Amino acid sequence: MVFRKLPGVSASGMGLRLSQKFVFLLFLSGLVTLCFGALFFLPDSVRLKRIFLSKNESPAVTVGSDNELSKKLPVDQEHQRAASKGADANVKPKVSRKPSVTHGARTVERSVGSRAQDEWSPARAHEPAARDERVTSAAVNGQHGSAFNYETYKKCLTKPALGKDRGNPSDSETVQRREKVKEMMKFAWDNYKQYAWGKNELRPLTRNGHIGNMFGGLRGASIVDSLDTLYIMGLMEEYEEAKEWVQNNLDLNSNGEASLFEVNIRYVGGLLSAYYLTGAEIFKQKVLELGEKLLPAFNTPTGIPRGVINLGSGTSWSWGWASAGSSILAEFGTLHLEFVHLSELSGNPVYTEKVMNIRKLLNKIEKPHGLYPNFLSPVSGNWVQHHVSIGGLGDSFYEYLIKSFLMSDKTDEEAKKMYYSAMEAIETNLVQKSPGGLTYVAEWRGGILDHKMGHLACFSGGMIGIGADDGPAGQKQHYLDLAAEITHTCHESYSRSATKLGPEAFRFDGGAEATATRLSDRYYILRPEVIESYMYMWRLTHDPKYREWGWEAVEALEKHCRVDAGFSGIRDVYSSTVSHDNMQQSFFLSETLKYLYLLFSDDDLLPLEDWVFNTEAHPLPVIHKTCLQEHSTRQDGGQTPLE
Ligand code: DMJ
Repeated sequence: MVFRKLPGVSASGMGLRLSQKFVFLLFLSGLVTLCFGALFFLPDSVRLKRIFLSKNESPAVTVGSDNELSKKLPVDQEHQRAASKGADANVKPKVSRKPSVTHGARTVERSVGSRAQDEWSPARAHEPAARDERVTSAAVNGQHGSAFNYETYKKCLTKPALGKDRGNPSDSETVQRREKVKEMMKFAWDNYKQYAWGKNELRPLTRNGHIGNMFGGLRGASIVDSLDTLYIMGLMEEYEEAKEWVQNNLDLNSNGEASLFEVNIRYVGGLLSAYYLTGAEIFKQKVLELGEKLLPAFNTPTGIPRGVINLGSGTSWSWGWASAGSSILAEFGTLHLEFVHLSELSGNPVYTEKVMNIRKLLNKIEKPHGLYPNFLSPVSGNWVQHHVSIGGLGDSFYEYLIKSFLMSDKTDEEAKKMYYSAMEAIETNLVQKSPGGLTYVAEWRGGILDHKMGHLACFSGGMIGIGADDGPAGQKQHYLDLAAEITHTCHESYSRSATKLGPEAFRFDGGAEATATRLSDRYYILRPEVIESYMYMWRLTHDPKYREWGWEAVEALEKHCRVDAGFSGIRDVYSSTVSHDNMQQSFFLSETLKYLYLLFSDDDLLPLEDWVFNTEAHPLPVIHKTCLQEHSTRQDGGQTPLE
């Protein structure tokens, strides 16, 4: 049959005109494009990944492709609104009925007496990390590069780790003060041992143990955090007990949900230090086993890890309270030191690669006024909101930049450049002088200053001090002065309280000068940051006032925080009738008491030429690369693992 072509009418059996057919086709193709495009606008979903990725394919992409991704994945509007509300560092977990979350990690603030740890639960916002991507023990440990040689590492230190005489000071007053600090450590330890052995922390009023849920199913946080402090102080019997517990009881086969940051700074940091100081193989074995369990957290589209990881399954999530499923600057930015050492020990570059990928993204991304906001999407690689702080949520990221440079024997030029640019932006935008002449570092909320400084931000005196030597030409004195001024301000926050201990946050507005104006900021949970800055400033200047300030803190701790069965935080530093929070934080043993002990020791105990302290005060050795290379070339013609 022949169809006769009528003018303007198609030859199709549907009897459509050519123009109608064209419009229809256009509509159809539009629909198809829309459906396909919509897939890219859907939230990050494991189901989609299953469709588009084969079972063994990793969803992770390299930094190079982030920009592409970020164009395709705009941040969810609803989350964005939540993010702008949550920009406050007092951001609360949605799941908790009590204020604030987790331990005093600089990343997250928490109020005294809160049971937030017990109530915490991560938002299961994201996909499980690809299980089959996990690297096997054999692959991770020891089958890459050359084996780590403990003797060679020791030879490459410029001085003995514990000094000539374990840092024993020459004057009798300082000897007595140091002895007092050692006694405090023994008292804290003995009570932990008696009432909370194997648990994470001691509750000194109720005389029992606290487990919490920051460390997944891991136990013994106070033990792992104390190993190096006990060793450095020469509490050898206690150190041996701790080591034996690690050997026989530290079970890493846990299936719980842990904070990647907390496990890294306390457990990985604690075990690494213990190994480097003592050479006991058990610590190396445990830390490599644990390091491997943290790797799946990096299986995200950008390689920026999420905050929470299930140590058993490798599944990871973002914190429920973090805006738009974001990761926190101070968390993913505080892995570098430990991960570089995991590569050193295992000979496997994977750990260094993971943290270098984070570095690369942060280096590349545009920064508002040169500042680093605290929330970043691990999916798009974009900032989620513009809250900047050198205290909670931001702090140890800056610390790890300068310490990465120092730990690399001053060869890591990229870290150095990033640190000094960040410092310049911080000075331009955040550093302020109060009407009373106190220098402080304010917080920044999208261009608006919040005239508040957290206790956590007081570590910055020490950080700026240790970075003074290597900044732009002619800036050394400037940085030393700034470090001294900030440390002075933080001391003022202590000396203006009734207990001579500092509040969680203090303000410089409404007539306040280094004092807390809100009831909720008045607590002190045995934090170390102010004392940490005294210790560094003492080492850098030998100005006796830093030892005096440290001693004031010892007296205040003894008077207000020591109870019959340990040390406890207090709820209000402005009231001399104290109310205790019933918690002996593990960082009191790893940081507060260690920094006090170092403050009253000679500088040759853990000399700063050879050691950097991680953010939990666990000393890690500087990698004297040239020396290590020389030795390894001489011994086996191989290369050092970092090559
Ligand atoms: C410690 O766990 C670490 O110093 C961390 O970086 C933040 N703060 C607590 C102690 O305050």
